[in-house]
Amino acid sequence: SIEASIPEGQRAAWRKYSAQEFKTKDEFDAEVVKHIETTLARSLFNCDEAAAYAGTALAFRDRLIIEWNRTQQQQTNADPKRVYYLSLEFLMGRALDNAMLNTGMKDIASEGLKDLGFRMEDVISQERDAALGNGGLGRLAACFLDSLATLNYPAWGYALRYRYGIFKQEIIDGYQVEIPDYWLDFNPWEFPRHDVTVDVQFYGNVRKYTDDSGKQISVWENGEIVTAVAYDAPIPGYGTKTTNNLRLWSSKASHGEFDFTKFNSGEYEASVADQQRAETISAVLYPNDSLERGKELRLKQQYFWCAASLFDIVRRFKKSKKAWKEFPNQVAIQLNDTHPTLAIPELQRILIDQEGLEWDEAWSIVQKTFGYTNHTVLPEALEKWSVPLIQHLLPRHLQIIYDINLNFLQYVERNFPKERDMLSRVSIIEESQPKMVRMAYLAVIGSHKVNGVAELHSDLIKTTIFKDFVKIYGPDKFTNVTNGITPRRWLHQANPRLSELIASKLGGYDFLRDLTQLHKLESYVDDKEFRKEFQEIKYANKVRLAKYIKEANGISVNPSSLFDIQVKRMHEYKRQQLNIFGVIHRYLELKDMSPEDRKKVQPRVSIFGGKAAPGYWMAKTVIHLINQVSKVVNSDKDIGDALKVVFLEDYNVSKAEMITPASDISEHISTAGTEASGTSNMKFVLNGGLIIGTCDGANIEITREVGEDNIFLFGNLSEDVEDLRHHHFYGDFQLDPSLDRVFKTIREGAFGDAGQFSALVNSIVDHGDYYLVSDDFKSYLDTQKLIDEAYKNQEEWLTKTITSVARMGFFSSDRCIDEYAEMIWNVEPVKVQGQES
Ligand code: IMP
Ligand code: B1N
Repeated sequence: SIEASIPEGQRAAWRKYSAQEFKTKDEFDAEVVKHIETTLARSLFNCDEAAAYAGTALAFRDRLIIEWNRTQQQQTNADPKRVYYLSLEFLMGRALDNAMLNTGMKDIASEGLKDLGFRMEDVISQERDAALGNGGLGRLAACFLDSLATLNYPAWGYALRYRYGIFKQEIIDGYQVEIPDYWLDFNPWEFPRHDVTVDVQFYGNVRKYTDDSGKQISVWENGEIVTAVAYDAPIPGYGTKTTNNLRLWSSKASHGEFDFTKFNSGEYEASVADQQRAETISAVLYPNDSLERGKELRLKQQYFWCAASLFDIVRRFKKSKKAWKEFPNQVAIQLNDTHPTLAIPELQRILIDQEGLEWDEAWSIVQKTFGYTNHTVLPEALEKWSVPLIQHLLPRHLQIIYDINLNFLQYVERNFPKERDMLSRVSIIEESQPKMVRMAYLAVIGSHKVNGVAELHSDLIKTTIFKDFVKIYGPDKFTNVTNGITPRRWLHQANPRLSELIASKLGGYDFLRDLTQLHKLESYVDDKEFRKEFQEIKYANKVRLAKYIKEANGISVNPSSLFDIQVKRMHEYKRQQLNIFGVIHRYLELKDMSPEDRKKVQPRVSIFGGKAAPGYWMAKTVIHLINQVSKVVNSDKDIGDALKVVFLEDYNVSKAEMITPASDISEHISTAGTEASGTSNMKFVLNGGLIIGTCDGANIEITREVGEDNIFLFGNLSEDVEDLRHHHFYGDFQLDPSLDRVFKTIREGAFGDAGQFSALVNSIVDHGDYYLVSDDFKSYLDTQKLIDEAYKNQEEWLTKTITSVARMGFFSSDRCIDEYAEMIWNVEPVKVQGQES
């Protein structure tokens, strides 16, 4: 065990005064008041809800850091194999509610706040989201941290401490406007570690020489140094003492390198400029979801983060003084998509250039250490970096990548001597102008396991982008881990009343740790009392959203209408355009009807939300069209409650927690084969909503679990996509008459200047309809009709929703993390005790 800095004889005072859990509301209040009066320098004369939030957060963070310390100490003593989850994105959302729930002290805090004159809900809603991510990939990483801690796995997340998270979206005159999200002016959830720093090198050159023993030595020198400073965020598990760590790196100029010659000759401004340039590395999250743009600063971010994290991991490993061959038995590193792929040549570099290992020995350690998760097959999202750029920025890494490639290609040549054209197909280097490094291939070659995120997706990567690699390595290197979501945030926090109802039937909250227990709800599907409460909760959640829509958009919607929700990043492959064209079609049909017939129609509210990448014009056009349609439809006196259209501004994690429980139907309608998994689909069903969806991603497994009668599937299958695209290419297709009419209406200017939407319409009519909107339109409309009919039978609808909730146990991220732990990481939980060990 590791030596403590305070000797045994002097530890009594530490033990006596070490902070404890709050056992009473008075203990909690004492801490809150102390923080408000001293840390915040406020008093009862100027304590608003923001100050009450700050005091509460500070009181809880004190408790978290104590549990954090205890966890780290006990994990250090146990010295188990640890998991390191490298992700450029962690979309955490708010922390306070989660900290209170996971530490089991929310009730005490609620009572305490009441005494101080505040309501818990108001206090919680003061917190701003930690939004260091774009969408599904980043939120998945956040759910994984929650599950890793809950299941007691010794695990660290590593990412960048962006000064600006994902931008805040404002809708002005129907257009998206991006506002920077400066989120750090008050963040009680991070602990700066000014003593934990790593110097990271860029640029420079490689000098090679042969040492006395005849060994080739490479020295990377004359580079520019930037310092990484660690900031730690505690991650408490639910109902456990384990509190893991998310370590975020912030960049700053290296003090060792501060240029005093410039300083002395009066070039103070130049020195400040250097400082600012260094800080730029961790300044901003790239706001592209499933799109890579090859910017130099992004590559710098990636290397900066990989180098700092690996230094930290290697340093921790060395504390145990084990032999290098033990490294893969102590360390599992998971690459969340290809963004951290540079960690592969970086570890190889550390082992051969700094630790003096032979190439083969080092490479075998590297391959055993890494696992790679692929999240997309979209060509525009597959990362490639130009060889000249890597040469300039990371000259030693480029050499190592070339050596990795050489060894790999020789292996392929030996084993597949008859397939010469395979060599250029699988080469890490694409022979283009300029040459490009294919990061996904490097990630596959440098890892021992590669996984997709839902069954269909994991099959697709084996038959498309990694087909040759399946042949080379055999099928066992490739596996599937279907995504999951944490029921703590996405059921209990988002939908407390439903969680309480379930707990009352299942005899407690155990289902929050073992979601498969939900299956016991099926025996209540005919229970009158239960059904009534379940339905009331859905209605109350819709009322809550309706109230929000009134406040935010000024639109009155009837909570008894069918709420149809599509909230996710705006992307052509996710096909919000299909949805809004369907809405326009519905509007035209309503206009055709007599007022009497219109009254018989199932009233519906179509709700959209989501951000478009700032440079993604087509996605921004779709946002504009939705807002224009909303304006026209909502103000049309003929239509009334029969149809309302709403675009919710600035969709984010905490809004998702409010929106998700309010859906009757949610839309997951990507072109088949394009959405790797989707995770919001799981959240909606878990909260008692049904899905309209394509046979894509996790929709397929949701169907298998809930049953075909409880989901509304439509559209072409992924195996037909290639053929259909081919037909479009040869102009061999017929535009569906309903879609044609929608386009005519748009062209006639019914939703404002038609020129604004011509590129969108033309992408379907004239430019090959890559996402097959026209091919799926009829089937989409037919299925929406079925939904209108099904919703009229409220009893049957209720049966479907209850049954579905009961069958969603599989989609917990706890199940998912256990699968990673067993199949990919080979790690075991470490039980953390409530006291010092
Ligand atoms: P690291 O793995 O060296 O980065 O350690 C992570 C954190 O765990 C350190 O910053 C310490 O706060 C804590 N830690 C590690 N070992 C011990 C220990 O033996 N006693 C108490 N805390 C420890
Ligand atoms: O990852 C999610 C999946 O549920 C979604 O289906 C998938 O689209 C999403 C580059 C990405 N794939 N690729 C990205 C994000 C940012 C970026 O810079 C790619 N995101 C996904 C979780 O598995």
